[in-house]
Amino acid sequence: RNWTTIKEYEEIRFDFFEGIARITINRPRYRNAFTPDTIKEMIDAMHYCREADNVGVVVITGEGDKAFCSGGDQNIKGHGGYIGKDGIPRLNVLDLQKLIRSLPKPVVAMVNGYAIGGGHVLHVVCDLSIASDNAIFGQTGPKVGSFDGGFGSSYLARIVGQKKAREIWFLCRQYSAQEALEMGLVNKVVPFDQLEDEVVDWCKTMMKRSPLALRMLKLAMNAELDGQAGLQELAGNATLLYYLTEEAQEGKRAFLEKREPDFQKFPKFP
Ligand code: 1HA
Repeated sequence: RNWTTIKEYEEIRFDFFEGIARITINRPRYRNAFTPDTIKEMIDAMHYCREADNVGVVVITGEGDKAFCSGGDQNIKGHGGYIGKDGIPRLNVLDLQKLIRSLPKPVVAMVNGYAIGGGHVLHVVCDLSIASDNAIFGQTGPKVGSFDGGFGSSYLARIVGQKKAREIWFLCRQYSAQEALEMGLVNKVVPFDQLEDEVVDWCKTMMKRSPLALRMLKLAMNAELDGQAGLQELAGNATLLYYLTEEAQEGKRAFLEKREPDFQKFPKFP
Protein backbone atom coordinates (compact mmCIF):
# COMPACT_ATOMS: atom_id res chain seq x y z
CA ARG A 1 0.00 0.00 0.00
CA ASN A 2 1.43 3.31 -1.04
CA TRP A 3 0.96 5.71 1.90
CA THR A 4 2.17 9.21 1.11
CA THR A 5 3.45 11.59 3.77
CA ILE A 6 1.12 14.51 4.45
CA LYS A 7 3.50 16.38 6.71
CA GLU A 8 6.78 15.65 8.47
CA TYR A 9 6.84 15.75 12.27
CA GLU A 10 9.32 14.73 14.96
CA GLU A 11 7.29 12.42 17.17
CA ILE A 12 4.51 11.21 14.87
CA ARG A 13 4.13 10.10 11.28
CA PHE A 14 1.22 11.50 9.29
CA ASP A 15 0.33 9.87 6.00
CA PHE A 16 -2.47 9.36 3.52
CA PHE A 17 -3.92 6.59 1.39
CA GLU A 18 -7.13 6.77 -0.66
CA GLY A 19 -9.16 9.00 1.68
CA ILE A 20 -7.60 7.68 4.89
CA ALA A 21 -5.35 9.93 6.99
CA ARG A 22 -3.18 7.95 9.41
CA ILE A 23 -1.55 9.39 12.52
CA THR A 24 1.16 7.11 13.95
CA ILE A 25 2.75 7.81 17.32
CA ASN A 26 6.41 7.24 16.53
CA ARG A 27 8.21 6.67 19.84
CA PRO A 28 8.59 2.86 19.86
CA ARG A 29 11.60 3.16 22.20
CA TYR A 30 9.13 4.19 24.94
CA ARG A 31 6.24 1.93 23.89
CA ASN A 32 4.85 4.99 22.07
CA ALA A 33 4.41 7.00 25.27
CA PHE A 34 3.44 10.56 24.44
CA THR A 35 4.99 13.88 25.42
CA PRO A 36 3.20 17.26 25.20
CA ASP A 37 5.05 17.70 21.88
CA THR A 38 3.72 14.38 20.51
CA ILE A 39 0.23 15.58 21.40
CA LYS A 40 0.85 19.03 19.91
CA GLU A 41 1.78 17.35 16.63
CA MET A 42 -1.28 15.07 16.77
CA ILE A 43 -3.51 18.10 17.39
CA ASP A 44 -1.96 19.82 14.36
CA ALA A 45 -2.61 16.71 12.24
CA MET A 46 -6.21 16.53 13.50
CA HIS A 47 -6.80 20.13 12.42
CA TYR A 48 -5.52 19.18 8.96
CA CYS A 49 -7.92 16.21 8.90
CA ARG A 50 -10.83 18.47 9.79
CA GLU A 51 -10.11 20.92 6.98
CA ALA A 52 -9.04 18.47 4.26
CA ASP A 53 -11.89 17.65 1.90
CA ASN A 54 -10.13 14.53 0.63
CA VAL A 55 -9.89 12.97 4.11
CA GLY A 56 -12.88 10.74 4.83
CA VAL A 57 -11.64 8.76 7.84
CA VAL A 58 -8.79 9.17 10.35
CA VAL A 59 -6.78 6.26 11.73
CA ILE A 60 -4.71 6.55 14.90
CA THR A 61 -2.04 3.95 15.63
CA GLY A 62 1.42 3.36 17.08
CA GLU A 63 4.72 2.48 15.43
CA GLY A 64 5.89 -1.13 15.56
CA ASP A 65 4.38 -4.34 16.91
CA LYS A 66 4.67 -3.69 20.65
CA ALA A 67 2.49 -0.75 21.52
CA PHE A 68 -0.37 1.42 20.34
CA CYS A 69 0.40 3.90 23.11
CA SER A 70 1.55 3.53 26.72
CA GLY A 71 0.18 6.90 27.87
CA GLY A 72 2.10 9.88 29.16
CA ASP A 73 5.91 9.64 29.10
CA GLN A 74 6.77 9.04 32.76
CA ASN A 75 10.31 10.37 32.22
CA ILE A 76 8.95 13.89 31.85
CA LYS A 77 6.07 13.85 34.31
CA GLY A 78 6.61 16.92 36.46
CA HIS A 79 4.55 18.84 38.96
CA GLY A 80 1.26 19.77 37.30
CA GLY A 81 1.64 17.77 34.12
CA TYR A 82 3.96 16.44 31.47
CA ILE A 83 6.80 18.81 30.64
CA GLY A 84 7.74 19.22 26.99
CA LYS A 85 10.31 21.29 25.11
CA ASP A 86 8.87 24.60 26.32
CA GLY A 87 9.29 23.59 29.98
CA ILE A 88 5.60 24.08 30.77
CA PRO A 89 3.61 21.26 32.44
CA ARG A 90 0.64 20.22 30.32
CA LEU A 91 -2.21 17.70 30.16
CA ASN A 92 -2.89 18.54 26.53
CA VAL A 93 -3.96 14.99 25.66
CA LEU A 94 -7.35 16.10 27.02
CA ASP A 95 -7.57 18.63 24.17
CA LEU A 96 -6.74 15.86 21.68
CA GLN A 97 -9.49 13.65 23.14
CA LYS A 98 -12.03 16.42 22.55
CA LEU A 99 -10.82 16.89 18.96
CA ILE A 100 -11.21 13.17 18.26
CA ARG A 101 -14.74 13.26 19.62
CA SER A 102 -15.82 16.36 17.75
CA LEU A 103 -14.14 15.63 14.40
CA PRO A 104 -17.11 15.28 12.03
CA LYS A 105 -15.54 12.20 10.44
CA PRO A 106 -15.01 8.69 11.83
CA VAL A 107 -11.80 8.11 13.81
CA VAL A 108 -10.56 4.51 14.01
CA ALA A 109 -8.04 3.27 16.60
CA MET A 110 -5.78 0.67 15.00
CA VAL A 111 -4.57 -0.98 18.21
CA ASN A 112 -1.32 -2.74 17.36
CA GLY A 113 -0.08 -3.66 20.85
CA TYR A 114 -0.29 -2.20 24.36
CA ALA A 115 -3.03 0.39 24.86
CA ILE A 116 -2.23 1.39 28.42
CA GLY A 117 -3.00 4.36 30.69
CA GLY A 118 -3.55 7.54 28.70
CA GLY A 119 -2.92 5.37 25.63
CA HIS A 120 -5.90 3.25 26.55
CA VAL A 121 -8.08 6.33 26.89
CA LEU A 122 -6.92 7.38 23.43
CA HIS A 123 -8.45 4.28 21.83
CA VAL A 124 -11.54 4.56 24.05
CA VAL A 125 -12.39 8.02 22.67
CA CYS A 126 -12.02 6.87 19.05
CA ASP A 127 -15.26 5.94 17.26
CA LEU A 128 -14.13 2.40 16.46
CA SER A 129 -11.28 0.20 17.69
CA ILE A 130 -9.77 -2.61 15.64
CA ALA A 131 -7.11 -4.58 17.50
CA SER A 132 -4.43 -7.09 16.63
CA ASP A 133 -4.45 -10.32 18.63
CA ASN A 134 -1.31 -9.24 20.55
CA ALA A 135 -2.99 -6.06 21.83
CA ILE A 136 -3.23 -5.59 25.59
CA PHE A 137 -5.54 -3.13 27.29
CA GLY A 138 -5.61 -1.49 30.68
CA GLN A 139 -5.49 1.56 32.90
CA THR A 140 -2.60 2.16 35.31
CA GLY A 141 -3.47 5.50 36.93
CA PRO A 142 -3.96 4.39 40.54
CA LYS A 143 -0.71 2.39 40.27
CA VAL A 144 1.44 5.23 38.92
CA GLY A 145 -0.14 8.28 40.53
CA SER A 146 -2.71 9.44 38.03
CA PHE A 147 -6.32 9.11 36.93
CA ASP A 148 -8.50 10.25 34.05
CA GLY A 149 -11.98 10.90 35.40
CA GLY A 150 -13.14 12.47 32.14
CA PHE A 151 -13.94 10.52 28.97
CA GLY A 152 -11.45 7.93 30.25
CA SER A 153 -13.90 7.05 33.01
CA SER A 154 -17.40 8.12 32.03
CA TYR A 155 -17.23 7.14 28.37
CA LEU A 156 -15.43 3.92 29.28
CA ALA A 157 -18.29 3.11 31.65
CA ARG A 158 -20.80 3.76 28.86
CA ILE A 159 -18.93 1.24 26.73
CA VAL A 160 -18.21 -1.60 29.17
CA GLY A 161 -20.66 -0.83 32.00
CA GLN A 162 -20.11 0.64 35.45
CA LYS A 163 -18.93 -2.52 37.22
CA LYS A 164 -16.34 -3.36 34.56
CA ALA A 165 -15.12 0.25 34.29
CA ARG A 166 -14.56 0.37 38.05
CA GLU A 167 -12.74 -2.96 37.90
CA ILE A 168 -10.49 -1.68 35.10
CA TRP A 169 -9.57 1.46 37.03
CA PHE A 170 -9.51 0.15 40.62
CA LEU A 171 -7.41 -2.97 39.96
CA CYS A 172 -5.23 -1.77 37.05
CA ARG A 173 -5.15 -5.22 35.47
CA GLN A 174 -4.24 -5.96 31.87
CA TYR A 175 -6.77 -7.49 29.47
CA SER A 176 -6.17 -9.49 26.31
CA ALA A 177 -7.60 -8.49 22.93
CA GLN A 178 -10.10 -11.34 23.26
CA GLU A 179 -11.25 -10.09 26.68
CA ALA A 180 -11.55 -6.57 25.27
CA LEU A 181 -13.70 -7.93 22.45
CA GLU A 182 -15.94 -9.78 24.89
CA MET A 183 -16.58 -6.61 26.91
CA GLY A 184 -17.40 -4.55 23.81
CA LEU A 185 -14.27 -2.45 24.22
CA VAL A 186 -13.10 -3.19 20.67
CA ASN A 187 -15.02 -3.86 17.46
CA LYS A 188 -12.85 -6.62 16.03
CA VAL A 189 -9.66 -8.60 16.69
CA VAL A 190 -7.49 -9.88 13.85
CA PRO A 191 -4.00 -11.41 13.54
CA PHE A 192 -1.29 -8.73 13.67
CA ASP A 193 -0.31 -9.15 10.00
CA GLN A 194 -3.91 -8.52 8.92
CA LEU A 195 -4.48 -5.43 11.06
CA GLU A 196 -3.84 -2.78 8.42
CA ASP A 197 -5.88 -4.66 5.77
CA GLU A 198 -8.82 -4.95 8.15
CA VAL A 199 -8.70 -1.28 9.15
CA VAL A 200 -8.42 -0.12 5.53
CA ASP A 201 -11.38 -2.38 4.66
CA TRP A 202 -13.54 -0.84 7.43
CA CYS A 203 -12.49 2.68 6.36
CA LYS A 204 -13.33 2.00 2.72
CA THR A 205 -16.76 0.67 3.68
CA MET A 206 -17.47 3.79 5.76
CA MET A 207 -16.32 5.98 2.88
CA LYS A 208 -18.98 4.40 0.67
CA ARG A 209 -21.63 5.64 3.12
CA SER A 210 -23.06 9.16 3.16
CA PRO A 211 -20.52 11.42 4.94
CA LEU A 212 -23.26 13.75 6.17
CA ALA A 213 -25.22 10.84 7.62
CA LEU A 214 -22.14 9.50 9.43
CA ARG A 215 -21.36 13.01 10.68
CA MET A 216 -24.86 13.50 12.09
CA LEU A 217 -24.83 10.05 13.69
CA LYS A 218 -21.47 10.60 15.38
CA LEU A 219 -22.51 13.96 16.78
CA ALA A 220 -25.93 12.68 17.82
CA MET A 221 -24.39 9.78 19.72
CA ASN A 222 -21.94 12.21 21.35
CA ALA A 223 -24.74 14.63 22.20
CA GLU A 224 -26.57 12.08 24.30
CA LEU A 225 -23.52 11.88 26.55
CA ASP A 226 -21.89 15.29 26.30
CA GLY A 227 -24.61 17.54 27.69
CA GLN A 228 -24.73 21.16 26.59
CA ALA A 229 -21.40 20.92 24.73
CA GLY A 230 -22.65 17.86 22.83
CA LEU A 231 -25.90 19.58 21.93
CA GLN A 232 -23.95 22.64 20.75
CA GLU A 233 -22.07 20.46 18.25
CA LEU A 234 -25.20 18.65 17.09
CA ALA A 235 -27.10 21.93 16.78
CA GLY A 236 -24.22 23.45 14.82
CA ASN A 237 -24.59 20.67 12.31
CA ALA A 238 -28.34 21.18 12.17
CA THR A 239 -27.58 24.84 11.36
CA LEU A 240 -25.22 23.71 8.61
CA LEU A 241 -28.04 21.66 7.07
CA TYR A 242 -30.50 24.56 7.50
CA TYR A 243 -28.10 26.87 5.66
CA LEU A 244 -28.30 24.48 2.72
CA THR A 245 -32.06 25.15 2.38
CA GLU A 246 -33.77 27.81 0.25
CA GLU A 247 -35.72 28.87 3.33
CA ALA A 248 -32.53 29.97 5.11
CA GLN A 249 -31.23 31.64 1.95
CA GLU A 250 -34.49 33.65 1.71
CA GLY A 251 -33.80 35.25 5.12
CA LYS A 252 -30.38 36.45 4.06
CA ARG A 253 -31.57 37.59 0.63
CA ALA A 254 -34.44 39.59 2.07
CA PHE A 255 -32.09 41.34 4.46
CA LEU A 256 -29.67 42.27 1.69
CA GLU A 257 -32.53 43.36 -0.60
CA LYS A 258 -34.06 45.44 2.24
CA ARG A 259 -37.47 43.71 2.04
CA GLU A 260 -39.61 41.52 4.25
CA PRO A 261 -38.69 37.83 3.90
CA ASP A 262 -41.33 35.53 2.43
CA PHE A 263 -40.99 32.30 4.39
CA GLN A 264 -44.56 31.19 3.67
CA LYS A 265 -43.70 29.82 0.24
CA PHE A 266 -41.64 27.00 1.75
CA PRO A 267 -43.24 23.68 2.67
CA LYS A 268 -44.04 22.89 6.30
CA PHE A 269 -43.39 19.19 6.60
CA PRO A 270 -45.76 17.34 8.93
O1 1HA B 1 -3.35 9.31 33.48
C1 1HA B 1 -2.97 10.21 32.52
C2 1HA B 1 -3.66 11.42 32.42
C3 1HA B 1 -4.74 11.75 33.26
C4 1HA B 1 -5.38 12.96 33.12
C5 1HA B 1 -4.97 13.84 32.15
C6 1HA B 1 -3.92 13.54 31.31
C7 1HA B 1 -3.27 12.33 31.43
C8 1HA B 1 -2.20 11.99 30.60
C9 1HA B 1 -1.57 10.79 30.72
C10 1HA B 1 -1.94 9.89 31.69
C11 1HA B 1 -1.22 8.60 31.76
O2 1HA B 1 -0.88 8.07 30.73
S1 1HA B 1 -0.85 7.84 33.28
C12 1HA B 1 -0.29 6.25 32.78
C13 1HA B 1 1.15 6.24 32.27
N1 1HA B 1 1.53 5.00 31.66
C14 1HA B 1 1.80 3.86 32.30
O3 1HA B 1 1.68 3.76 33.52
C15 1HA B 1 2.30 2.71 31.48
C16 1HA B 1 3.76 2.45 31.76
N2 1HA B 1 4.27 1.36 30.94
C17 1HA B 1 4.03 0.06 31.19
O4 1HA B 1 3.24 -0.29 32.06
C18 1HA B 1 4.76 -0.95 30.37
O5 1HA B 1 5.91 -0.32 29.83
C19 1HA B 1 3.94 -1.54 29.21
C20 1HA B 1 2.82 -2.41 29.81
C21 1HA B 1 3.30 -0.47 28.33
C22 1HA B 1 4.84 -2.38 28.32
O6 1HA B 1 5.50 -3.34 29.09
P1 1HA B 1 6.76 -4.13 28.46
O7 1HA B 1 6.44 -4.65 27.11
O8 1HA B 1 7.21 -5.11 29.52
O9 1HA B 1 7.91 -3.04 28.20
P2 1HA B 1 8.79 -2.22 29.24
O10 1HA B 1 10.09 -2.93 29.45
O11 1HA B 1 8.02 -1.88 30.48
O12 1HA B 1 9.00 -0.87 28.45
C23 1HA B 1 9.97 -0.74 27.42
C24 1HA B 1 10.64 0.60 27.59
O13 1HA B 1 9.67 1.60 27.37
C25 1HA B 1 11.14 0.79 29.02
O14 1HA B 1 12.31 1.57 28.97
P3 1HA B 1 13.76 0.93 29.30
O15 1HA B 1 13.62 0.13 30.55
O16 1HA B 1 14.05 0.07 28.11
O17 1HA B 1 14.68 2.09 29.41
C26 1HA B 1 10.05 1.58 29.64
O18 1HA B 1 10.50 2.39 30.72
C27 1HA B 1 9.59 2.46 28.49
N3 1HA B 1 8.23 2.91 28.69
C28 1HA B 1 7.11 2.19 28.60
N4 1HA B 1 6.03 2.94 28.89
C29 1HA B 1 6.49 4.16 29.19
C30 1HA B 1 7.90 4.15 29.07
N5 1HA B 1 8.65 5.22 29.31
C31 1HA B 1 8.00 6.35 29.68
N6 1HA B 1 6.67 6.43 29.82
C32 1HA B 1 5.87 5.38 29.60
N7 1HA B 1 4.53 5.49 29.71
